[in-house]
Amino acid sequence: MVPASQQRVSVPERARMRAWPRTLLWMAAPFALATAAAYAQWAIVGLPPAPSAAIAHATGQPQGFPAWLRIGHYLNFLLLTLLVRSGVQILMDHPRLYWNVHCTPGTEWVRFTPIAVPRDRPWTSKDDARYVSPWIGLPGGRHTLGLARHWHFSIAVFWVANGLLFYLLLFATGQWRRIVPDTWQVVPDAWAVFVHYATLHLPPEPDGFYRYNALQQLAYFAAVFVLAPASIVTGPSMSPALVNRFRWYPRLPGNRQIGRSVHFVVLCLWLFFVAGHVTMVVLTGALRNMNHIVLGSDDGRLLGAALGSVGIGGVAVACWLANRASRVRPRAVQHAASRLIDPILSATLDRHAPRAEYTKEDISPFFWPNGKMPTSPEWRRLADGGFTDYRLKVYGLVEHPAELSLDELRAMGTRVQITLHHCIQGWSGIAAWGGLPMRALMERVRPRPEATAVVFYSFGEGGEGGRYYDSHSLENVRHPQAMLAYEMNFGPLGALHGAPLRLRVENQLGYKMVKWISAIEFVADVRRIYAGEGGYNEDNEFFDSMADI
Ligand SMILES: Nc1nc2c(c(=O)[nH]1)N[C@H]1C(S)=C(S)[C@@H](COP(=O)(O)O)O[C@H]1N2
Ligand SMILES: [Mo]
Repeated sequence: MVPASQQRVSVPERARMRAWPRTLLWMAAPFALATAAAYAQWAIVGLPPAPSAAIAHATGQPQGFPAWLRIGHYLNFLLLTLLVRSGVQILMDHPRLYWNVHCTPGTEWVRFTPIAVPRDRPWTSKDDARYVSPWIGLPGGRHTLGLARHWHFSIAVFWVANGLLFYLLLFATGQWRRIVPDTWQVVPDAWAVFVHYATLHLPPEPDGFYRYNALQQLAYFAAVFVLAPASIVTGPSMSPALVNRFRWYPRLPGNRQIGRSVHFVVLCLWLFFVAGHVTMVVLTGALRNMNHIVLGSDDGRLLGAALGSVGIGGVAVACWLANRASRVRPRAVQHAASRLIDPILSATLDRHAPRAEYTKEDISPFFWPNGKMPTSPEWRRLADGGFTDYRLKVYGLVEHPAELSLDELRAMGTRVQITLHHCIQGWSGIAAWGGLPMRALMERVRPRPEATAVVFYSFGEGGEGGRYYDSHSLENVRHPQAMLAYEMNFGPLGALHGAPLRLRVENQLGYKMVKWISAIEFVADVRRIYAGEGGYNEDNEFFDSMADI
């Protein structure tokens, strides 16, 4: 029996997406423009001479498709399908794309939601998440990005490994010569081929078993040597641990949101490539091509197409299994992904103290709020009294448990930092935070040697009811930028953003930064707290317990 909290994540709660037609239009626009240009050329100056369909170097090159290449090609197809589907699911949790790092509503260059952000009432980023059909998204549903991320990151590990092996073998066997153009002439030739295709004057085909035409060569080159690296390098430009440590990284694309936008544009280019590639495989001798792809033979048998269909069916089955596992065994998916990803993060990103700081001029004009405001009478009473009666309880595995008023916290040390916040959903924003460094608090209460983690409890509830909380390793809260903030943008911290006290741990995603903190507990093991996954969202929405990416 699946607990209700686990079922809930995959149940659609809202009206279906109404923005897909516009999305598809956006994605089809470049193709439509290119086709229009091809027709214009044909109408005005006539068809270009059919380019000698062959590529200059025809002899002495590797020919055919060895087994490693066919297997790598198939795995790429399988993994890319899962990456795209989980990627779309993640995108739809904050269905807006920006070129600016502030994510101010109204400044997005494209949004996949019919909703304009209301200005007359709080509209949290979670309110903004959209439902995705399970036919498209992995796993489908609304606000299932916790599971979508597990698939996306785990599959990415295998996809990158498959890609590296593919590169290695391409260069080891000389197969790279087939897809790396050796002359700029390939560009006008490729256009000439495109004009023929687009205006439905199919040019004579060279047999792809021996050589590609110019357009084909350029397209394969782009997929292997441009799109794949572009997907890989733009991904990490969304990681708080990376971006807040190495500020130069998100500057390569421009900023964190440009990295995210480009990551999406590359996804569209992949879809565009696959659509064109599959169409041409079918139109230019489907049976012979399928034998190339599947069997590595150059003949007209049916076998390649038959086995190829089985392979495509295999991808469909894998999609179905992934969706089903996410619905029926979400906890197992969460744990499996963390076994794969956490050691990688521990060995790399999680070791670095965040240190990026921004200037006053960089502060975001709008900062998306998230989470449910506390409704408890206790918090209400404290808020009405300006939090003068507030006492932060610090307990657990410490030498000196304490109950500290805001004035006492102020007297223990202060720090101001202007930093970039990353929400798991995709938005970011820069704000100034003032408060007490966690280090100073730890010097006061003195965690005992057995303490390995620190748990922050909120006055507020999580989305599905029950107390909101999250935990951090002691290493992560010892970083200089880890602080208990009571000021935001040089004024008192407002109720919406976590008054009286909220956490800042800049190498982690926003959900780990508990707002409306009531108490802090030092523990040896988070597994005995609530459902034992390390935080409210980890327990209820299957989020990662390590939030460096
Ligand atoms: N108590 C509590 N704290 C919370 C949340 C919440 O739902 N409840 N949401 C988290 C998430 S997902 C984010 S992105 C940040 C958002 O902080 P902000 O509202 O100041 O932007 O708060 C975090 N802290
Ligand atoms: Mo978030």
